[in-house]
Amino acid sequence: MKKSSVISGWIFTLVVMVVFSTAGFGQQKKSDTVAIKTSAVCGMCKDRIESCLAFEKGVKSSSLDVETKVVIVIFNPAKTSPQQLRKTLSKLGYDADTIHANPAAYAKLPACCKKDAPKH
Ligand SMILES: [Cu+2]
Repeated sequence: MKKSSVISGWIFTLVVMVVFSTAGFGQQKKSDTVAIKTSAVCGMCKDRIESCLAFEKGVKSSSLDVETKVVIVIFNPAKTSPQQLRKTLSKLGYDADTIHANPAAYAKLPACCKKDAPKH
């Protein structure tokens, strides 16, 4: 009797360990965070970038800081990648780290949102 309760105690511990480790592993795979330096200038850029990323596949949330021009994106690494996100920002008309803004998209931005526009 005593021996079997020790064994079942061990099995319980083992099950708990397995459950916790897979839960931790699953969480790691489900979301990742990346900080991307953009060429955003103003609040309009912030809205444009955040609402575009909201519809991007695999993106959970994004937040752009206009002062630093850095957008923090929380994404699902199984569905998208930091490089994919940078390409999306480029297609929107903004620089993203080392990727330059797509010229056609950049040309369509309002004058106040161009990266060489004076700060406002
Ligand atoms: Cu702007």
